[in-house]
Amino acid sequence: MVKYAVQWDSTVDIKEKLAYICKQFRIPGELILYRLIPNGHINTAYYVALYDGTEVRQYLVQRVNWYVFKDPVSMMNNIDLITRHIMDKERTLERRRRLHFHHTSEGNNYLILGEGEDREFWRLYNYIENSVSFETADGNADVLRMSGKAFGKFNRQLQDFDASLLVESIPHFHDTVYRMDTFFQTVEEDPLGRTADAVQEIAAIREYRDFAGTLCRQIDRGELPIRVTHNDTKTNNILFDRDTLDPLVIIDLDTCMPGLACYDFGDTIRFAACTAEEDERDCSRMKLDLGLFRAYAEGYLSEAKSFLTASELDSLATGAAVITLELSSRFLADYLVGDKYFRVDYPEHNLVRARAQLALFRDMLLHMEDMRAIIRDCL
Ligand code: GN1
Ligand code: MG
Repeated sequence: MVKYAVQWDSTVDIKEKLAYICKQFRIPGELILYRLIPNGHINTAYYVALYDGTEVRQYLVQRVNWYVFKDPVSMMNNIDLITRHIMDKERTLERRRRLHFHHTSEGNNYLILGEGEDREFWRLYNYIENSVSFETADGNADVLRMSGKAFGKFNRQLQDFDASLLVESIPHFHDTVYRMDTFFQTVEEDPLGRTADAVQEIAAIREYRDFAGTLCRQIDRGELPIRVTHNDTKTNNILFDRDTLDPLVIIDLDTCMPGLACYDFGDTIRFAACTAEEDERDCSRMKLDLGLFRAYAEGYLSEAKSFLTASELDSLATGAAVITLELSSRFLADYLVGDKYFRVDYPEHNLVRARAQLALFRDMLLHMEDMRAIIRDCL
């Protein structure tokens, strides 16, 4: 086995690096295939296949974004605790329905390569065969219904999980008052002089700053219970069976932390119950789709209505709007500081994303009562 004492910088061939990582996670065989998986804006994932002369084994190897996750070791511990908790409830879960992170010979479910500024944080887990995820529901109500069931069940399974065991992987993640404060601080500092590109958007976010704090104020008043939630419930964070659309497993557990049920409900609505993609350039095409909203609400509430309180049920529509506004401010803040957090495909990508989210938010505000009526229908 080759030992690398050198730094793992970009000059090291990625195939060689992946092969080395697989060895560290004690996977037998030679790397015969790898490819980049374009999923998500934060981490970087590769599909790998290894062959040992008799069997082909497939895995996902992922580099965690250390800029975003400041304490990835604790985050991996969170994920370990959460996946065990779910496993304990469903002991018969077949391999395709669970995430299994492999361990190195030191017993860690992660691997750190390199040192100092250049160090990289890697993990390796089972590849779920014959599965598919959805970047957009593309008008397919079944995808939404099944996603709702999957996230509703996930929230339910974690109801008896002791939240004090978890480290907050990103502090203040959905603390919208904090998000607004840091957003306007960034606007004030305007480090790259980019606020000039987003005058209207900044004014709109300022106009809705008070609304953004709605859920935080409800938490302060003790009206909404803190639960353990996923906090990033895009439909591309569920793997479905390619043939039956049965949701197999929820992935991307990095942001599982104490949170509100309506964040999880709202984030899927934001991502998938709409008429365009998250980064649609033509904002007039970006609307809430109430048919898809209904499908998601039906699926989600079939699992979640048994444990949600009346005020939580009432907060679901607000959650969709708040999380959409919050993300608009996050995209825009990242644009203003030079795209350090979200991966971008072109220079003004984060600005485009922020605009699309703002358009969706505005359309949601017009339909708050429609959303609430649909929720009531589903109870
Ligand atoms: C990020 O990594 P990904 O794409 O699943 C982000 C979410 C945003 C989302 C917007 C850790 O999720 O909060 O809602 O992009 N994740 C993190 O698409 O910030
Ligand atoms: Mg993701």
